[in-house]
Amino acid sequence: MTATFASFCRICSAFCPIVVTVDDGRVMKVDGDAQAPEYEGYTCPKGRALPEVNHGPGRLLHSMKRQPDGSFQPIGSQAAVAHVAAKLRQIVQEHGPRAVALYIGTGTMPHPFGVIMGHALLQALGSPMFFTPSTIDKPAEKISASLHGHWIAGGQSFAESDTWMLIGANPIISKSNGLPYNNPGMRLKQAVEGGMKLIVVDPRRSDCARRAHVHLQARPGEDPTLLAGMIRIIIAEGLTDAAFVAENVAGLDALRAAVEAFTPEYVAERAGISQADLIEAARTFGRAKRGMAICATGPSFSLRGNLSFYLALCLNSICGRWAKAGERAVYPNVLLPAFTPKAQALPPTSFDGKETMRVMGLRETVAGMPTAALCDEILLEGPGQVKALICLGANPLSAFPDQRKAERALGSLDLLVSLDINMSATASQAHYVIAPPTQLEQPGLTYLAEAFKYTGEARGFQNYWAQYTKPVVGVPAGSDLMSEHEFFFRLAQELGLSLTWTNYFGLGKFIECPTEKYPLDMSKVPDLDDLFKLATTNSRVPLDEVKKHPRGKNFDIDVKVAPRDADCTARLDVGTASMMAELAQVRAEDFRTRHGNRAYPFSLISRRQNHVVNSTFTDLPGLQKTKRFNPLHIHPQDMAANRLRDGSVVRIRSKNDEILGIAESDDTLRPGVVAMTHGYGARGPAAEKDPSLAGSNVNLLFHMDDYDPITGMPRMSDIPVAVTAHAD
Ligand SMILES: Nc1nc2c(c(=O)[nH]1)N[C@H]1C(S)=C(S)[C@@H](COP(=O)(O)OP(=O)(O)OC[C@H]3O[C@@H](n4cnc5c(=O)[nH]c(N)nc54)[C@H](O)[C@@H]3O)O[C@H]1N2
Ligand SMILES: Nc1nc2c(c(=O)[nH]1)N[C@H]1C(S)=C(S)[C@@H](COP(=O)(O)OP(=O)(O)OC[C@H]3O[C@@H](n4cnc5c(=O)[nH]c(N)nc54)[C@H](O)[C@@H]3O)O[C@H]1N2
Ligand code: SF4
Ligand SMILES: [Mo]
Repeated sequence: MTATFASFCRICSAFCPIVVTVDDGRVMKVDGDAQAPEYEGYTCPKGRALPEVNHGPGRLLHSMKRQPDGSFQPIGSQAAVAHVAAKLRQIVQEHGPRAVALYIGTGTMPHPFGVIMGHALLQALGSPMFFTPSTIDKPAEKISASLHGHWIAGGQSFAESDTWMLIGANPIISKSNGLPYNNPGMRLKQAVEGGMKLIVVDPRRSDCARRAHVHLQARPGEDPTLLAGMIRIIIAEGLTDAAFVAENVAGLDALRAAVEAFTPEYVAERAGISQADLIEAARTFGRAKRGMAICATGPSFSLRGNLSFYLALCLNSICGRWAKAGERAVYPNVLLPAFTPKAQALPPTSFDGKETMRVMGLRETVAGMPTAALCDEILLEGPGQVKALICLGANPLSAFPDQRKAERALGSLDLLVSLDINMSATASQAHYVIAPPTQLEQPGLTYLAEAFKYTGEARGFQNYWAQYTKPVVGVPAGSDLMSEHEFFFRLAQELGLSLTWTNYFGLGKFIECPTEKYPLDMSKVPDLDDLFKLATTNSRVPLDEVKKHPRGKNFDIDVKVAPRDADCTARLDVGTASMMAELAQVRAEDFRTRHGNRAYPFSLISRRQNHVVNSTFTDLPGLQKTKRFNPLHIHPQDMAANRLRDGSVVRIRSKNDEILGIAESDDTLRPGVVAMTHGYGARGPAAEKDPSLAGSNVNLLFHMDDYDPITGMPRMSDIPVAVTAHAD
């Protein structure tokens, strides 16, 4: 019998409302829910592919145990828990709790509560080794906010702004930093048609750049130069918000002095843009009444992420682009606790965390444990060495920079466990693979999209949207699956540990509401609905009220930003000494020699695609209909100069390694810049010889020796490469 159910897609943080057609327990079709007012029925190809995610041939229906010959045999999920527990007990006895690490990836988007349970298990074990991709993604968001200070009421709303600036962000596709999550393409289109002037900094005419009033198609990696140049013009032309600065900002003189040498002539030559465009961008931003500058992975990956993100915050602060008293709060919380945002600064704080790494001179920071150090922590022998790694919705073998090192590290572990719905590259190396139900087989809550606001500016919903969904189908007949949270809970039971559930409402020093801790009853496995209740114990809108609206609802919450406290003297700092010193280093660089690199004449940049999320779906036939590989995008001019045609096999060489790729002409690129999406590229002789089979792994080209000293993040964009026709 065919029936339809309202639900929402949880592949990425847009959480688009959907209507799922189910026939006899099978998901037949997924459409956008046209009745959900905030989304206009929007979905992307990934959401519409959920039927195949659920029932496709790659779907794991049983947990697996690796055999001595490397093959896999199904194992009962509870038996797998017992095996893993026994091994963990032995490892902890021999090496101590720090030998056990957990890495959670983007496959936890549908199941954030599994992450909280996994974290609780690590805490009960006494291990600090909790890693997330945030530290190989945009750790600069949190570092820069620590250096600059945080505006408690948050940024200005997109909907009411007359300018907006995206720096290495393409949220129409990524639904990440920069635009509201609900149908971002439509939000941007409506805003631009309503008169908003968009500024985009991207070496590529990205989906967002197509709507730009000014597109600064700069050389990759020149974001600090460009931002310093814009700040210089804004200060020189008196376009700052003097009243806001006088009350809330410190360090303007230091900033003015530091940007002085970034003249329009210098910036234009160095970034490879026109002076007129730079000046137009600065004037557009400075003269506007409202609107923010937002950085994302582009500048984060080009090695000076902390500085770029910091300068973007400075730009926002000198122009007074933070929510003011009396305005409607942009993020008032629905499923998170009630909170009255204040129009005042939380001053800069230290970004240092507690834990010291044994490698790379790194330590924990406000952004978390440095994931870039994890492979070395596994490989370096001695006390504290990581011996067991649990990967939750994560595929480090495909996603980590320097794939050969990742391969060596994962291969040397005493215990590797992967919780994944597919046999990912990482799962294929694991000792145990735990198969969980899919998102459509589990209940869901939009909680995470709200909590994203704690991680950076212009993140998360910019409305008052919340939705709860029941599972829309049962698990397949004959399957033996275990939910992510259940796996960690049962592990704790086997190990005789008691777990405490923790709700955090903030990050670093900015804690919006007090942390809540709830000891769990270890005699009974909680289901997800129990955990939803725990997480929303003090939510502004009661969970039961949210549940009354199965198609989701924009809760009409009118919370106004409160004025600053009468005795508040806190200021945002736009002149932090370490950042000003780094800017001076940038200015002292010999950029002409770097740009004229003859051995590696191209700059290879990162980019994302609509039909995959990192490595997820790179092997889903329905989403890889036209090609099963990730082309190397090259400007037609560069194609011609190198005698390449569409489909030519090319050799891409960096100082670290060499891969084969398939050339594809792309006139949206700046000449001299090539782009490749990550997450593709099976290993093995056949796949490595023929990139058309499964694509190319761009992470082989990265090297860990070139890394940010605070976050450990290696250079992941603006990689110098040579591209030549493959001899074969
Ligand atoms: N070259 C290069 N490298 C990069 C990046 C880049 O831009 N360029 N980006 C970096 C960034 S920003 C990030 S965040 C990391 C991502 O790094 P990871 O998160 O480690 O990698 P993903 O490929 O996203 O892995 C997600 C896994 O989750 C699984 N999964 C999907 N749905 C579910 C589910 O419902 N349940 C469970 N349990 N598993 C599920 C998928 O099958 C997949 O194996 O990669 C980083 N690496
Ligand atoms: N469809 C889809 N959505 C996703 C993902 C996905 O893989 N696919 N991944 C998810 C994840 S894990 C993340 S972290 C977010 C990331 O979300 P975004 O940060 O928005 O990532 P991209 O879409 O790659 O946009 C980054 C842009 O930076 C540009 N760029 C590259 N190098 C530079 C540089 O040096 N300077 C500047 N100014 N620009 C540069 C690229 O051309 C690209 O257009 O997306 C999330 N959403
Ligand atoms: S944008 Fe696509 S993947 Fe993300 S939630 Fe919406 S339908 Fe799902
Ligand atoms: Mo990411």
